[in-house]
Formats: sequence, structure tokens, C-alpha cells
Amino acid sequence: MNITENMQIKFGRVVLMGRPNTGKSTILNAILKQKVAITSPLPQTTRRNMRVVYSDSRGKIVFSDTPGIINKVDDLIGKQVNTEAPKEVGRADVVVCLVDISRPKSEEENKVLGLIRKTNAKKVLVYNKMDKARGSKDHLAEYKYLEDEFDDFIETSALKEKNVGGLLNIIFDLLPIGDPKEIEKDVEVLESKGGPLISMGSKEFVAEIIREKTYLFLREELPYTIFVAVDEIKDKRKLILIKASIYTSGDRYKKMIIGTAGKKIKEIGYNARKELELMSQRKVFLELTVKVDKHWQETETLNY
Ligand SMILES: Nc1nc2c(ncn2[C@@H]2O[C@H](COP(=O)(O)OP(=O)(O)OP(=O)(O)O)[C@@H](O)[C@H]2O)c(=O)[nH]1
Ligand SMILES: [Mg+2]
Repeated sequence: MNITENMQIKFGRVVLMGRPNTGKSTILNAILKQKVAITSPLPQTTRRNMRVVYSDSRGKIVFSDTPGIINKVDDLIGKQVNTEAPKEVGRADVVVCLVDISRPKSEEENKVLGLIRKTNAKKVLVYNKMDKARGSKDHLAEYKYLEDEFDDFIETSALKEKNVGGLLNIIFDLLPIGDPKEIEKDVEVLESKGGPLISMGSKEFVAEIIREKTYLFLREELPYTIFVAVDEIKDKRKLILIKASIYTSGDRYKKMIIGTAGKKIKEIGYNARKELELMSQRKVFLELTVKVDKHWQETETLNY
């Protein structure tokens, strides 16, 4: 039988949750077949809830990517980031909970599970990073008992795009028929914020790409202390001119970001520019400045 025969169009909201680094943003990019969210090996790479629209012949879904929840946070921004996912979970028709099976289960998972237990939404458990979970790095068994709490489960590799289609099938199966008007309302809000797909104006998105590249080139060296602001985007016919600032909290960090003879900042700028050119199909001129602002965390948290 053709499975599409008795199919009903569905509308709903799906929220991705999990501790940091489990691959929430990576799997969202894989579902949309387009980069909408930045990813990195650092915890709480995603700092705000982000909504995007996915649609195919089966229906329309507003996906929310949320920042990973961590147990103990002492910095201001971390505390603020930790409040984001709980705000989003209440609106979910389906919650997708990602775990990283290449790492042992930890206390952090319990916090996420505690939140999920409070919702009436349908729940999917995703065993992600199956490509990496081999030999001593295979911790799948530690998560298995969680299946009882979930309506369905699947093993995936967001990075290698394995079983992403399978996950979407599960989501559509669990999704209620839903109200198209509600979803259209969400879509209108997203469009008013700068695009049908991305719930951020382009300035914010460009800033996110630069933050991703900063994380990429500084990795462990960089403490969790940067913030990127795009000051200007000018369309100059032949190219797009972008001026942006990377804020950090101390001179020591500023030196690290700039690097010896400006090597690091050049790498960051080059890679951000290449990606922005690929995305926009335009030539980009990117002017990056590193600034010290001890209070950026206070300023930034005011915007939450
Ligand atoms: N090997 C492997 N790596 C993955 C997979 N999915 C994600 N990653 C990597 O894991 C790291 C974290 O991925 P993210 O998508 O940023 O994780 P996240 O859950 O969004 O993290 P936060 O935003 O910090 O909560 C990145 O370096 C990804 O490339 C996977 O299936 N396999
Ligand atoms: Mg993320």
C-alpha cells in the first residue's frame, strides 16, 4: 500500500531539547537541509530559542531549537541561557529529546527529563551520534531505560545525516492534526522578524555565524565570554559590506582572539566571510573589530 494514501495534512510545534552538545542544532540543520543554526563543540552554543518552519506534503511544522540545559551555572549569561528551553517546552505538540550516546549519561539529563515530564506533548527519544558511539564510546545501554517515558525512539547521526528522514516520519506520526491558523500565526511572526525560515533579523544571523567561527578557531582556549554584534550591513551593489564587533570581557581574551600578528582574527574573518558569501551568493567584505566590555553579559541579559 502506498503510505501517502490516507495521509492527513498536519500542523504542529516541535521543540528540540537536551543537554548541551547533543546535536540539537546540527539535527535541525539536517532536517531543513540548510544551515539555520550554528553548532560547535562548546556547551550552550545556542543561546536563545530559535524557531524555523519546515514543510513538506505531510504538513507544516514550526521547529524550536533550544539551548542545552546545564546543571550548574555561575555566570550571568549562562543563567539566562538556562531559562530559555523551559519557556519553549510548554508550547510543544511533540518534544524531541536528544541524547549523545557517545558520552556517559549524566546528571544534566535528569534536569532535561524533569522538564519534559511536565508536558503533555508526545515525546521522542533520539540517540544521536551513532557514528561516534563505537567500542568504549558506546553508551547506548545507559540511556535505554528511558524509553519507557517516550512514545518512540530512534538512533541517528545528525552529522552524517543518518536516519534524519526516519526521525521526521516519527514526528509526523506523533503530531496531532493541529490548527493551521495557529501555525500560520507563528509563521507570520517569523516573517516579520526577517525571513520565512529564520527567526532572527539578518544582523543577528550574521553575528551568530561570526560567533560560530570564533568558537571554532579558539576552542578550549576561549572561555565562555564572547558576544558578537553586527554594527552595519550595507549593500554596495558589487558587494555586501559588513562591520561587526566581537566583545569580550578582558584584555587577555582580546589578545587571544586577535592572535599573534592577527592570525586568529584573520582566520575567523576569512571563514565567516566565506560562509556568508556561500549563503548570500554575493561577495562579502567583512570588517571585524575586537572590543573589551567587562559588562557585556549584563547588557546582553537585559535583552532576554
Ligand atoms: N560525530 C557526531 N558529531 C555530532 C553529531 N551531531 C552533532 N555533532 C557534533 O556535536 C557538536 C555539538 O553539536 P550542536 O548541534 O552544536 O549541539 P547542540 O545540542 O545544539 O548544543 P548547544 O546549542 O550547546 O545546546 C558539534 O561539534 C557537532 O558537529 C553526530 O551525529 N555525530
Ligand atoms: Mg545548539
